Amino acid sequence: MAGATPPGEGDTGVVVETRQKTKRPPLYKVLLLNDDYTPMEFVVHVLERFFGMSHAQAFEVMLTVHKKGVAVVGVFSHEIAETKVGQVMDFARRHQHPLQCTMEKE
Ligand code: TYC
Repeated sequence: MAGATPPGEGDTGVVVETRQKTKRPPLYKVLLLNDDYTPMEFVVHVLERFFGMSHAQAFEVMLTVHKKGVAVVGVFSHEIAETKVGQVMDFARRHQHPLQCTMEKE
């Protein structure tokens, strides 16, 4: 049809730009909590095993939790964070330690 309205233009002659918003998926912090009973070596092992830390790094993070009460041990997508929390809680429970691991939106 002659004189058709160009794409992106209504019959007002005003071009409305629609910018595609690419949303990043939300990230979640995985937190490890201190308690009085879980052995330090067990926590170090958890950090090495489930969070890929070196022994030195795991020891340092464990000490931070021990002194401050809590520390962020990683930041992940919802699904990965949920998996890590589940793995830690399950491993701790199987070894009868009261270690607590939680997640919260960043
Ligand atoms: N506070 C514990 C102890 O003295 C060690 C510990 C560290 C426990 C970190 C939990 O997330 C934790 N044996």
